[in-house]
Amino acid sequence: MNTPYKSIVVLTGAGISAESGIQTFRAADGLWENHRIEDIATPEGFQKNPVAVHDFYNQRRRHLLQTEIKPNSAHSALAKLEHELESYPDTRYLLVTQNIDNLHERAGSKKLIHMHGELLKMRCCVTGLIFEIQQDLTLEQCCRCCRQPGNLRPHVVWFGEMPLGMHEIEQSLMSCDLFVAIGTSGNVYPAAGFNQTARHYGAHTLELNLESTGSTFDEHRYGRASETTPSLITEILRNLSQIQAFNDNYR
Ligand code: BJW
Repeated sequence: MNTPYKSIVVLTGAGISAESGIQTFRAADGLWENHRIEDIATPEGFQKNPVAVHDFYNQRRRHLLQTEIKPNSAHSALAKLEHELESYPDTRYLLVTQNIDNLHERAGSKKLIHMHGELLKMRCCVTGLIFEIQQDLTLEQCCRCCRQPGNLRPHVVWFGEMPLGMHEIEQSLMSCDLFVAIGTSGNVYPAAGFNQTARHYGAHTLELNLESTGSTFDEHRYGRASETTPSLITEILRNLSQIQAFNDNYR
């Protein structure tokens, strides 16, 4: 990679948080191994058995809030990229995550879209207002807006629902020159189609994963996100600083 990129979009999935101790979905020991997707991750499943759905997200929230769950070097490298790019006013950067954990923010990322929602937020089904939450969410809980029990749900995007921030994501995909997908299996749309959109509009597309997902990218790098991500970010920043130094010398 020698070109200094001017507009970068990074998509992350469960694989980037796996080394922080958060289960992925589709591994043999993943979250979907013991849960049926239609029971847990659809509006119909929530309607049928809200207690089971609350229980699933309550357990994941409790786990996320344990002290040993921390961002890893992949999250930190992406936060560093965002921070360093601030010195290059003509570059653009967007981080899009499918993850509902808060590890990107905790690593220092600021320009971030949680397209599948956030585990530490809940939403009123009636008013759509969003509130922060650290404790368990129950059917008995009344929300601060409508003051009725049973109207609160996890602020996550289930199958059949519209992911969040799609307009900004699509605009960025159409204008980026580098698209990187880290630790996602490419099973869930629309995220699974982002590489094709970016590629169609001329971006170089790069997949970082433990193994091949079978998706079409210009380039694949296999290995743990905690290793491949920092080395990619070093490469991107080195190319940028070299071209900057060159321009400064010949100005
Ligand atoms: C590592 C690693 C390490 C591990 N280092 N790597 C037919 C065709 C096409 C689409 C559809 C269709 N029928 C229905 C649809 C649409 C549907 C869909 O995609 N269904 C598929 C099953 C086919 N999608 C939707 O309904 C979405 N909404 C929608 O489409 O709205 C309409 C629309 C139209 C047009 C434009 C825009 C919108 C909503 C999807 C909601 C997904 N929700 C979930 C659960 C909620 C959040 C939560 O509980 O956490 O989101 S499902 C679940 O999967 C979760 C994840 O964010 C998502 C993606 O999973 P991810 O991140 O890829 O994890 P894994 O486990 O699959 O993969 C981990 C990867 O990491 C693996 O590859 C490992 O190898 C790798 N790895 N360790 C590097 N250390």
